[in-house]
Amino acid sequence: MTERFSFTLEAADGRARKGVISTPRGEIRTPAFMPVGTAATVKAMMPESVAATGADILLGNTYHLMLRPGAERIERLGGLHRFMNWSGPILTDSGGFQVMSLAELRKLTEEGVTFRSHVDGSRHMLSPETSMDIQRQLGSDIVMCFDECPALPADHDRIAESMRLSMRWAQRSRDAFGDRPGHALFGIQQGGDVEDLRGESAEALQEIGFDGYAIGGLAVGEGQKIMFQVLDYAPGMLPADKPRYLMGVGKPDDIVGAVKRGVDMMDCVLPSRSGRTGQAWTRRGQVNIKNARHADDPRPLDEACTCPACTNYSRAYLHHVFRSGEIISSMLLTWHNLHYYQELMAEMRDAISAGSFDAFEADFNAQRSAGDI
Ligand code: PRF
Ligand code: ZN
Repeated sequence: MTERFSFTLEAADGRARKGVISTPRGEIRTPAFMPVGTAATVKAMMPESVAATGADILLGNTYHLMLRPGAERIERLGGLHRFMNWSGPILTDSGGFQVMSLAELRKLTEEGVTFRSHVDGSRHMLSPETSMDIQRQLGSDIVMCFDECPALPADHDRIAESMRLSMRWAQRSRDAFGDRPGHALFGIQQGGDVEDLRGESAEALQEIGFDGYAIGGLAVGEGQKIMFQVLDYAPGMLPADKPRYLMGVGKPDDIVGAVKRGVDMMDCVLPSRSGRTGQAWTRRGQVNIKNARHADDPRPLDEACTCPACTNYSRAYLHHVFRSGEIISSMLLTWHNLHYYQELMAEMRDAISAGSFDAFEADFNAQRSAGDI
């Protein structure tokens, strides 16, 4: 019985890595894409459908769940897995990042952050200690440290101060988490786009010691060029024998570029959110199903895709249900998008095993530049 959390590297091609994270709730094949289930649901999807797309793990959010329905209620009801009917691993983000983007009247101190709920205006506090407690009540398998993430661009002193606060919070998160066999705690590297601050952060985290290491503070306004510049050095500052998780990324080409640079895990709302706004992601790029050119088109969204939306429905139907505001539109496009993302991850894992990541990338770029047919 593999009761403990572990990471096994199986292959590498350049800096790209393929492996498996073992948890008591199942294995996570890496590079892994984690669909976002913010409010105890991947919107418009049944959990068994999410599993059918190939997802091994979901992401949940401390911030949303503490506000509604409340972490204590979820704990009383048997934990988040049982509550939302997902038996596989769940990673939860720690709340600080969401407080900064969603909550009102935020106040940040050394202790933590106080804020008003965006749901009902009620007052709350999050700190390393309360975040660890909430993530324990939820029953999260991979718990994230409580951190602060400044938007970019920001000046050096602001990035440095924020990173050092996050490192003090990382130590407090580690102390509050304690020893919980089978559950993992990940540290989060900060330091913006400043190489020596990224290095200082990586050292501070390794001094404390974590089960995995996230790269935070990217995809916050800097653009892909700068993000890739940081990813040219940041993953290499983290231990090679632990999973590396790039938080909140991204578009398919961001994901390919991140995996190429040594990232093992990612999450993003993009495939699910854009499924609800009529945007489809395909191997030939983005397709806007709202567009009138699809109204009479009997062909599937992508003839090579094996998802239910592409197997059983025409572009004309997908266009019609989107224009009519029918719920099935969100269901089908979200399924397609999540399926596409998981296929992309599977192709990258195969390419890394075969030592053909460069050829995979060339083909990925060629298909996209050919454009939608
Ligand atoms: N920290 C945390 N969650 C995050 C981020 C971060 O820096 C990001 C940055 N892209 C997304 N989600 N805790
Ligand atoms: Zn499809």
